Amino acid sequence: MGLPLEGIKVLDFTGVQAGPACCQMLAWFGADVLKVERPGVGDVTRSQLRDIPDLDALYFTMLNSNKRSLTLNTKTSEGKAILEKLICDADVMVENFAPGAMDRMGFTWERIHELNPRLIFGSIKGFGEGSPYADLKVYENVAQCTGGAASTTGFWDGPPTVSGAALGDSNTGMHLLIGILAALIGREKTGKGQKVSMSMQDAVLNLCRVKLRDQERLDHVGYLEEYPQYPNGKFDEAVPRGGNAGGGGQPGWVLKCKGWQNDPNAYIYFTIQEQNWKRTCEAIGKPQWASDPAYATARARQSRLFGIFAEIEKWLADKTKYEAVDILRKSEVPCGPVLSMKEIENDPYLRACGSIVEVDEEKRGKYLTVGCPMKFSDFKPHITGAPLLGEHTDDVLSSLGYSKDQIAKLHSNKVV
Ligand code: CAO
Repeated sequence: MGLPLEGIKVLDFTGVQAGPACCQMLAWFGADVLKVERPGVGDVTRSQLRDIPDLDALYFTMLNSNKRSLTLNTKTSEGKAILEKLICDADVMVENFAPGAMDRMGFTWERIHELNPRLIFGSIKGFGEGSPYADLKVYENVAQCTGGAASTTGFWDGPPTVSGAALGDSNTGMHLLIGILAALIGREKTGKGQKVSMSMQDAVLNLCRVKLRDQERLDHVGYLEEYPQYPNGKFDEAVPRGGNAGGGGQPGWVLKCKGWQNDPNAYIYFTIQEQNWKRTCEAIGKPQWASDPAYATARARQSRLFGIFAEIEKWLADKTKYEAVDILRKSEVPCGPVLSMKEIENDPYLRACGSIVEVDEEKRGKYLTVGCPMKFSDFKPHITGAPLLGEHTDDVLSSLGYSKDQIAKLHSNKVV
């Protein structure tokens, strides 16, 4: 089959990470994604964190593959007229400017809807409409802090901590993607477009569901028995930071393996699965724990967890993280090695399945990017390079009916 979104036209009026990530995946699914960028400047990520002078940064290329690029000054009257034509012809438009920027440009949702009632308009902001913070500009870590992730991440004796995963940025883009796909299916039934608003705070909160669960439990009973603070530590009124504790009903921890003194990632994540306790005890050389009343049940183990983990670390001391996992997997212990980005970069499986893809671009040469995480039985997205700034400007303008002379004038007037 062809790609599922073939024929869908997307106006990508986004920058930085959240909006571009959403539109990139629409492109991978087959949509024709046209990125609209400021003439001469483009998406700020083109020049942020450059590794090669004068070339578009990886920050840009890894979020804007499979797209086309049009430069357009949407604050000029000619630029606005061109944007209106593009809106009339598009199925989806996505933006993630600072609050109020679209309105100031003259493109309110009402105006966009009037121009093209079938258009689905995706909009990302840091906070939802009506929020007391709705006027704030927001980047990744602000969202992690306001969505509940930072206050619940890290260790109890340290400050709120942000994750290395882009919970605020790419995650918001993925949430918007889901909303846009739902709206596209809705349009099949009603013929009508709609606005899909996505706040970064909401996207983070949606991933912090279990922490709200814990908050309500804490409100009811005053303690959380799966947290390291139980039973000896003190609980305050809010969910504490639990270090590396397992978030569900199965206790777990990050444990040292052979070489941890020199390798910051010589660790595994080890989970004590209640129904697998007997086999776990045998695997770690403590078969007696399976029948010892002090260890035999989850409740009995609760106050001894860190002693148990310390014993398992003794068992792990002469095993690399890979050797440990190879032993533990035979006993069905839920576990995995802590992988560094270097190991992920070189992982043959992740390359083979397309989760990490090598792209070859004319100017940059070969580089890696994260490929499509969903695997489909009928198609596999083919990931190409990212467009140069304004690479497709003239093509787009001529497809809108502009003559060569008119296009040259738009260039000289810095409209495009
Ligand atoms: N032609 C003319 N003007 C353009 C333009 C174009 N093609 N594209 C953008 N602009 C203008 C905007 O209209 C805006 O002008 P005004 O301030 O005069 O209204 C100006 O450029 C700057 O827009 P911006 O939104 O990019 O502002 P910024 O760089 O100051 O802020 C950010 C960036 C990300 C903090 C802000 O956009 C934001 O909070 N966005 C919402 C949340 C979000 O997506 N955050 C980023 C997540 S990914 O890290």
